[in-house]
Amino acid sequence: MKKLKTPAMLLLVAMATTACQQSDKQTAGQESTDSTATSKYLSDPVIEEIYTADPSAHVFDGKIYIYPSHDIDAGTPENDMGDHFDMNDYRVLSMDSVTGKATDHGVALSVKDVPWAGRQMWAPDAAYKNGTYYLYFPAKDKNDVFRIGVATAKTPTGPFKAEPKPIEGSYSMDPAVFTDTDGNSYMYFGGIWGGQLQRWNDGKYDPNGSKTDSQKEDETALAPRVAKMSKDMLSFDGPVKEVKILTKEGKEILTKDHDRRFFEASWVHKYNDKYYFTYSTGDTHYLAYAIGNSPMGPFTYQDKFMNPVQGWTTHHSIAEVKGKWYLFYHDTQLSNKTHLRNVKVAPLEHQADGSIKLIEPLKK
Ligand code: FUB
Repeated sequence: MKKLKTPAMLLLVAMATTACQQSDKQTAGQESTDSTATSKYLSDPVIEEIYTADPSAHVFDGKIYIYPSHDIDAGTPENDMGDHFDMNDYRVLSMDSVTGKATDHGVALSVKDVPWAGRQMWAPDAAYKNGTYYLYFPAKDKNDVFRIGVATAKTPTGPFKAEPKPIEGSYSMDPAVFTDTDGNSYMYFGGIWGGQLQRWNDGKYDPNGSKTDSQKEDETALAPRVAKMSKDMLSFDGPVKEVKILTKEGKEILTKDHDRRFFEASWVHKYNDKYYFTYSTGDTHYLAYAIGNSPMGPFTYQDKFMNPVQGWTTHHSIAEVKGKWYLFYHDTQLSNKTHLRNVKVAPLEHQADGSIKLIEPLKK
């Protein structure tokens, strides 16, 4: 989530924004209907009737389901803690294939139906086990502290019923639940700045937790978190741990290493018996990946696998559909506004050596 920028960064962002705006003006009104053959974008939005972001994609019973954030223009002023991402419900999308348009299945869960939640329903994820679908979602509680809740349904599209309290021991945002081939499930979570991860130390909340990276440039970067899920998928089965992302030399990644350090948007997929931990580097806007031998890590940083999209945030999921792998992501093609995003999908290629081929979201 957005952070304060240095003057040099502000200049770069301003130049990039102006470039995007100019380019959009040249094709005003056409972006939403452009075919990918003629537009500058790698792919088009899967749905244009509503704004969607942070897509967590799953295949349930052979059909693709996307659990996104539902972006709205709530009128909340923009600030560096992401208050303008002021979403108040979730919609589930489904697709018969990755090339078609998505169907919106209506409101799956609303903030008013979550007893503990106050505001800002951010990036969710979903899971299925033993006849029940689980929707995991971050929201700020009544004290404006991000927690992660869970809601259940008997169908993948809901409506979902929220548990009365957030998951005990959960905090920050961007939950992603990975179920391993042995049936064990793990939740990865956390995001810095607006995601409040910097306020949590040893599981304890400090509202005055570090506010700027500049004081900690030479320290180890904040780590995403992981916890094993209980058999009923409603709680953590064991302690929350830090996810270690190390360099190939086995060293910790430092805060100042903005191109590689974790920012938000964790995801895990398994390929050829290796665990791929993927994430957003946030203010450098890359998607990066690290590989490990256990779902709990450690993971070894490999490289970035997607260059910056149009828009400030970068958030993704990776899913296998009919034997092929796809990246679900978002940009701001439809609105050119940071907080009004649209979900997209593009092929993702694991190369023979296990590396992921770099994806360019904008054509050169
Ligand atoms: O959608 C709100 C936040 O923006 C998400 O939680 C982050 O990952 C970023 O995409």
